[in-house]
Amino acid sequence: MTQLLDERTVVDYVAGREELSGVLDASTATAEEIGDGNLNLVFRVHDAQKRGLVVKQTLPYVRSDHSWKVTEDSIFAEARGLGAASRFAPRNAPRYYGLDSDRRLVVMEDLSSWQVWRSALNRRQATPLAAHDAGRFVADMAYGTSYFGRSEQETQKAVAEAVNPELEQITEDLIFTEPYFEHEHNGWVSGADDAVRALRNDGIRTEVARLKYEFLTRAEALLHGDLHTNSIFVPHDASPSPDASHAKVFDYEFGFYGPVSFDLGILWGNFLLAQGREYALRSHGGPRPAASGGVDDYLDWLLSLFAESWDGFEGEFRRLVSAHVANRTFTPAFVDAWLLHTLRCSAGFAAAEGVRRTIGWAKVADIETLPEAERRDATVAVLAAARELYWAYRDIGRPEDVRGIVSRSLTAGDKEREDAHAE
Ligand code: SR1
Ligand code: MG
Repeated sequence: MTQLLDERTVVDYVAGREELSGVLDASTATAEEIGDGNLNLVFRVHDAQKRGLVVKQTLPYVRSDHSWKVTEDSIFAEARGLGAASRFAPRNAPRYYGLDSDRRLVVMEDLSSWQVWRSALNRRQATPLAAHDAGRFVADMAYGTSYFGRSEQETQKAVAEAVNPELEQITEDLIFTEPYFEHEHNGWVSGADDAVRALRNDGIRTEVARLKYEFLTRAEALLHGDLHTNSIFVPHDASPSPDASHAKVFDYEFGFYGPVSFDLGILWGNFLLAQGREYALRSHGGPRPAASGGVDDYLDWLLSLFAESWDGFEGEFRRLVSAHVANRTFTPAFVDAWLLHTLRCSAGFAAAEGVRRTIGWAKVADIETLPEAERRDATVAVLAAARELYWAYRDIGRPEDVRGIVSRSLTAGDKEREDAHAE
């Protein structure tokens, strides 16, 4: 087992890495452990002039459950993802300073002057162009690492090198299996039993199986693999310039070659969770901070994120393939069909992420920080929307269809509550 660093030894470690001397002055450096994820230690190291970097070291266990052992080799996926992102999507990724395979750590740019996207959303801060940039990031990675941007042999060698079975297994279990059966990892707010029961039937399980099979078998591009709103930094004050960066994607340890729709779908599932939260807060009507970022109707703005991210994705992907396609047989009609398939599966994966984050393991602040009544309404709303997405995702044609399905599910919740009050 690798020796784990602490806030003192990480400074010595950085001081010993000559090539980092241009990033900060280690002789005046101090460090703090800032990780809140499950699988890594994350140290911010900064010098007297406030110049900094981040050291991320793999834990051999899950932070919240030390009896759950996890491979330290996920650092290789992290390094692979950081390397690919800094090559293919540099505007939307941290600068990468390298891997130390013996110490199972990577060193990267300090982005602590940015904020985690989930926190901004939960404070009701609208974040202009962040969704667009997140979609653009997915497109840059999808093109750069797939048969669209590279030769067959180069891509196949990369696929073979990037297997990440232990972390994929976590995703397979937590997202695609456990929530649909009895499992000790599951749990939910009281009052949501009926909504959970409505997911546990062979019809829904068949749709989940289709998506799980897509995840298991469609090795088309190097994915982030866990693209939720805690894996993305956004600026505190967004620049109005479209050329500025509005999102920086980090935490690549779940990366592997899979369906591009999985990254978009996880992102959309997290939009759904933010929408469920806002819907529940709105329907309980208590005092809450005004939305910031120049929007009056915060729920309407949250609902617009499906289309904004899709437009960022599709626009960038079409721009790249129209400049160059590595495979001559990939006609415009094939590109259109691929995009439609990707859109549909993204909506399906969004449902899976919405379900696992409300009733499975690894829940999210969007729901967990709500008072109980709001938490119940948010949970039921997310599960209702997920159920509708499962039934409809294979037939949708536009990102606005996803908005329509989610929006109608939320309104149906309003109606049920009105009927309950009327009784
Ligand atoms: C044991 S890791 C649990 C979850 O945390 C991460 O956010 C991933 O989503 C993973 O499923
Ligand atoms: Mg993570």
